[in-house]
Amino acid sequence: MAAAVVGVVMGSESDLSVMRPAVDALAEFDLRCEVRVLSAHRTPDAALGWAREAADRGLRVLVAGAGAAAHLPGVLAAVTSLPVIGVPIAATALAGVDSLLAIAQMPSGVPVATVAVDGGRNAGLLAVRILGAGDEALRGRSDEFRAAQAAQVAAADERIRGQFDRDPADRENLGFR
Ligand code: AIR
Repeated sequence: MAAAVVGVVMGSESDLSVMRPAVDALAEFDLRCEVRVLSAHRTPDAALGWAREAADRGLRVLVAGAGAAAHLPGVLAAVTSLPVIGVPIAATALAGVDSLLAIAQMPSGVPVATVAVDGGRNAGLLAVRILGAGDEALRGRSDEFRAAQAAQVAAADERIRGQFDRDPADRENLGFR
């Protein structure tokens, strides 16, 4: 089995439904990942230790999701030079705004790429693109993915246009009388 190249980490098991789409996106591109639950606040030593050793274990990108006062992506980025993608998670009464600001508003010098609130899938896809920058075959698969997505939108466009592209005078065709 190929070695894991992406580390997917979440602050709590309760984040799994948001982070699973990141794992699924990576699997679509046949990329293995290591999945962990580590908390910047509840298990700080384990979280930092994991990030410090990540590059030596072969990981190339880290995807970190957390809700509430979401410091996990930032503290990981503080102790590794691997790219870190943060996933803000809607876990509190603030509906993810707390997490979004904690992840996006990093101080200069410690970059964290931030996806949308609950944007686990895009985090996985961004990790694929980062890895694809240095891997022509993988980049080609991202090109195919984009083309397939565009074809789906074009097909939807065709369907919807077909439904509404009617002569307004032809009331039978509008579906009402
Ligand atoms: N969290 C866990 N440790 C630090 C933080 N910020 C986050 C988790 C989760 C939220 O707190 O990432 O989104 C609630 O966690 P729990 O375990 O109480 O459900």
